[in-house]
Amino acid sequence: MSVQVSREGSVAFVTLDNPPVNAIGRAVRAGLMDALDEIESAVGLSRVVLSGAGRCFAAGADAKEFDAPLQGPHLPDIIARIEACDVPWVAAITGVALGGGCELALGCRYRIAAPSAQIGLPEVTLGVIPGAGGTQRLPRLVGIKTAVQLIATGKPVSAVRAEEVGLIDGVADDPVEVAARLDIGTIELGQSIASLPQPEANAEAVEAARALIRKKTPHQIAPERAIDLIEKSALVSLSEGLAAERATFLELREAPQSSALRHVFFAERGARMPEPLRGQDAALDVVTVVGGGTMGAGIAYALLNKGSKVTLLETDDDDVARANVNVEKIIAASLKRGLINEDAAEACRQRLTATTDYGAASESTLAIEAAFESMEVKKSIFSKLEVHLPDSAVLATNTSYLDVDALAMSVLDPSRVVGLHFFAPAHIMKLLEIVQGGKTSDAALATGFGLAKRLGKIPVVAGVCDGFIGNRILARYREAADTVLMDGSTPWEIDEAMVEFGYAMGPYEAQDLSGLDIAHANRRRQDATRDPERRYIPIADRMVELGKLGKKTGAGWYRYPGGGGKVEDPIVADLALEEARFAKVERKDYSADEIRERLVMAMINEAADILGDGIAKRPSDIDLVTVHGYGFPRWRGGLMHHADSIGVDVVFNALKRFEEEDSIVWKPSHVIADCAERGMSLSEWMSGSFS
Ligand code: 3H9
Repeated sequence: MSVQVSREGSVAFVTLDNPPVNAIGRAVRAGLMDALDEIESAVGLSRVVLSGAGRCFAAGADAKEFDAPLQGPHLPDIIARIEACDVPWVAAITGVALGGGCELALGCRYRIAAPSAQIGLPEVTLGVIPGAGGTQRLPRLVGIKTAVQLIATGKPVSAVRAEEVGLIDGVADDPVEVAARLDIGTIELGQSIASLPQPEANAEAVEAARALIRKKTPHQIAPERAIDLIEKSALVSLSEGLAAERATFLELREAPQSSALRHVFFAERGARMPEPLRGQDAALDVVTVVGGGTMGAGIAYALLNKGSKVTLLETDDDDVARANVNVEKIIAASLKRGLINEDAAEACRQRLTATTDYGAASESTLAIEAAFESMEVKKSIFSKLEVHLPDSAVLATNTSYLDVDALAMSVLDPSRVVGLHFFAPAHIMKLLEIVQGGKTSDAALATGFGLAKRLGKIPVVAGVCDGFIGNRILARYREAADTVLMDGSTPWEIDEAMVEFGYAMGPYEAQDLSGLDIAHANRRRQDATRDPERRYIPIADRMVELGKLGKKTGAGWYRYPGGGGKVEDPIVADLALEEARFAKVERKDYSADEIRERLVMAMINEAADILGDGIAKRPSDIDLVTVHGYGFPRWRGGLMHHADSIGVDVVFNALKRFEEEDSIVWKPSHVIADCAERGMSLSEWMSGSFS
């Protein structure tokens, strides 16, 4: 039974019981309707205490049902009945009361929450709006200003904050107990929200919320629509507002943005240690990081902050000092942002030992090298680690491109080697590519997953190839951009087109931030193996020759006068013209749509090859990599979800068109061709063709 009903004297207890998070699916809704029938026909009841079994009150509507047709009974009708019930309902909240869970509580006459509870309406993060009264009841209860802040950002609040703003009536360690014993006069003082007057209009708060979401969640429809409805709550009756809300909810539930955001939400939850690996991961209380530069310091801090003791190895005393400074900078920034307090900062410092002595690493169960991107350097580090660490310790490399198998072969036991590709800043970015070499043991792989869990990161397994999943797609993206640049556009036009697509910045501005030298070094490494027939665009190499390495040198694809915002650099346009003339290219004007099509199709094609080569295990892993590591718009669901939403046949036809221009660069992936021929989506191809 998804809803339990019991009675003690005059108190009825209705308990949501749908593990793990009491998502309000059809069975729960039917159970609530039955409970209402029972309560309405019972005699002598003074109150109903509504709570959740297990770890939370309710995580909201069951989002898995959003792909299916609507099925009654519907949550708004249940809440209307709770609100109108002669016997007052009291919500006793433990854990989270989110979305429809929070709306259920708003239907009650009184709300009490445990101190650790989190309450909120995060629907916009799933591309919908609160659809069971949230946009109309919340402003009546807490005012327009608080309602727009809560609903438009989707961020839940703590019980203490919820009480401060009037969203709940009290905080108690055992809310069920308190709800059952509370003086009945107090409960009866609590009015149903339906009987409260309309909230006062607040144009200023509404405008501020609009400005915020346009900045924070540009392109997303749901936050704007939620604000419209909250604004409306001051102008129309509750029933009119609820009808408008319901219509909007149903429209957005079926819209592509909601489908994409739900896809990413469930893909994130699906990215966890596979069952057969469980229990094989190493304890991570003592870890070694080699290299205290930006990346190493970020990794070290992430570990320190989660309670690990970290030995940070460097080559000489100056570098040890520099490593300490780098970690300290992150600690100071985290303190400043209120992410940690002084005690936590001090505990991090105490757990850190920066040294040149590899002997200090002797108790580590995992070592992560984050040194200079050179096979020789990394091999020499691994050979020293091998001497000093226990034989069972996992040896991980943070390489972005290098061959993990070749590195593994340099140690006696290659099965202990795994790639752990962090993204900068390593203590903030959520993605962790776990690179599984040909000989990587289950224990090493499990340790990668264990590390991701400990650090709160999203793990994605990648096979060994140049660039793994993310950087391989990035390299193709940049190649496509450089080709468009050579053949007719400017960095500005290309960047603008991709910002309109939904990236926070385009490929050229992003490269100016990371530095042109890294990609340049990679191209030199790839010279020996590059297909000589493949068209090569030399503009980026010319930029590096001119010392234009990006922001760090004051100029790259753009100039940054006075260290400020980017401005176009005529030298770059001249370089493109010069190279095009030299290569006898007839330049043409690309529209923003044409630019986008080329860059996105190039990435999709590469990603399909990555699936075909078995480098990624499933399309949703590529979605997570592109969204969490490379700024692909989350509301498009990641690269593969986007490809499926365009339609594989459309992708295939575009690739065939481009193939006529260049049959090497644009050769359609056999995976795309296969899917198009069989009328399948990429996700279907995977489930049928890969184990
Ligand atoms: C809504 O309410 C609309 C209404 O306004 C209108 C209705 C008419 N649905 O995250 P976890 C699953 S929209 C289905 O790993 P945690 C999740 O997939 C909803 N399933 O645990 C996972 O399954 P599995 C608004 C859900 O402790 C398992 O529960 N609500 C839902 O780290 C554990 O999840 C939200 O947006 C769901 N709503 O975090 C809240 N929620 O084990 C979304 C979770 O098979 N949920 N699952 O992989 C969350 O934010 C987090 O899951 C929560 C728990 C904080 C609850």
